[in-house]
Amino acid sequence: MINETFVASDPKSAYEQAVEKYGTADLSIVSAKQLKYDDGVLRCEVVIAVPQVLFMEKSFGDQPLEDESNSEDEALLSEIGELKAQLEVMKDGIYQEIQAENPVISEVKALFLKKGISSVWLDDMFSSLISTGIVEDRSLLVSYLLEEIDEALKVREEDLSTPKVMMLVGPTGVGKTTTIAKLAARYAYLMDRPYKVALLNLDSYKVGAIEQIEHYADIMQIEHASVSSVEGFKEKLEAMVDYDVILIDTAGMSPYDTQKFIRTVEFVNSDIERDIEVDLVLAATVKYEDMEDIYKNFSFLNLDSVIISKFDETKHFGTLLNFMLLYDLPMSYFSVGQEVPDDLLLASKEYLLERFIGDVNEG
Ligand SMILES: Nc1nc2c(ncn2[C@@H]2O[C@H](COP(=O)(O)OP(=O)(O)O)[C@@H](O)[C@H]2O)c(=O)[nH]1
Ligand SMILES: [Mg+2]
Repeated sequence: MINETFVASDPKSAYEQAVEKYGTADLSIVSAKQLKYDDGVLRCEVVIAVPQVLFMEKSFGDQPLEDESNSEDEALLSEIGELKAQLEVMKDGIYQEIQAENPVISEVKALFLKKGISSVWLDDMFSSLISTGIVEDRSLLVSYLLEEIDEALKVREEDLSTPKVMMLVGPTGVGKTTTIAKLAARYAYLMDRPYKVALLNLDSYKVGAIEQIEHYADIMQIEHASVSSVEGFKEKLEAMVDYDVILIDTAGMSPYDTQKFIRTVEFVNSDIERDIEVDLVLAATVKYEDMEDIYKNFSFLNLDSVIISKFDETKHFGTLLNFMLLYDLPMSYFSVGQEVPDDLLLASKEYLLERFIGDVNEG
C-alpha cells in the first residue's frame, strides 16, 4: 500500500479529493488532521492508503515516473526548506538569549507554563513584547497575558431562532449523553418558550447507551430514536422535520479509532436538508498529552463549538485554556456537575478566566 496525503482548507474537501481520485471502494483512511502551516493558514491533511498499482495508475497513467525538471524542483524545494529551518533556529537562539537575561520573563514564563499554557503561545507573546517596558514589570506582564487570553477566547451565543440539529462528539466518558439530557431539558422546559426537542442516538457501540438515553427521554417525555445506518439516519431526520432541535448522541470514540470517525463523517456529510452542527465535548480535566490528538482527529468533523464538561472536577484550567488559544474554537456550554438539568451553564469567558486567575494567584 502507498500512503497519499490530500490537503484542503477543510477536512471534507480533502476527503472529497481522495474520493474523486480513487472512489470510495479502495480507500482506507490512515489519519486526518488539521495543521497550521508556516504561512499561518490552517489546513487539513487527510492521509489515505491505496494499493500501489492503483496509485501508479491514477497518479501517473502511462507517463514515465519522474522527469528531470520534477526532480530539480524537488531539490530546490528541499534546499529552501532547510534554509527556513536554519533561520528558525537562529531566531530562537536570539530570542532565548534575551529571555535568559530578563528575570521577569523567565519568572512569568515559568508560572504560566506550570499552569498549563504552552511555551509556543508564551514565546509568541514575549517575542512581540521584547522591546517594550511591559517585560520589565512582573504584574504588568501577567495582566497583559491575561488580557491577551481574554481577547483570544471566543464564545458562541445560544441561538434557537432557526431549527437546529446538534451532534455531540468526543472521547468516551466525557459527558456527551449527560450533556444531551441537560440540553434537551433546557430547550424543552427552561427557555423563554418550550422548543420541540427530539433525541437521536448513534451510540450503539456502548453497552447500555440506548437505555441511558431512553431513560432521560422517558422522564422528560421527549421523542427519541436510535439509528445505526446512514440510511436510517436520513429517514429519521426527514421524519423529524417539524422539531425545533434534534440532539444527536454519538459513540464515544478514541481519537485513534479512524474507522468510527469515517463512519461519523458519513453521517455528518449525508445529503439531508438541514445543516448538522458538530460540537466537541471536552473535559476540563483533559490531559495535556491527549489534547492535541483529540483536536487533530475530531476537527475532521468540522467542529462548530466546544462544550466543556467536568468543570467541577478540577481547579486547573490552564491546559484547557491552552487548547482554546491554540485551536481558535468558540465555547458554547459548560457542564459543571452530574445533575440533569441543573449543572449546565452558558459558556462565559469571565467564568473560565476567574478560575484560571485564582489558580495563577495561588502559585
Ligand atoms: N463531575 C461531573 N461528572 C460528569 C459531568 N458530565 C458528565 N459526568 C459524568 O461522567 C460520566 C460519563 O458521562 P456520559 O454522559 O455517560 O459520557 P459519554 O460517554 O460521553 O456519553 C457519568 O457518570 C456522568 O454522570 C460533569 O460536568 N461533572
Ligand atoms: Mg454516551
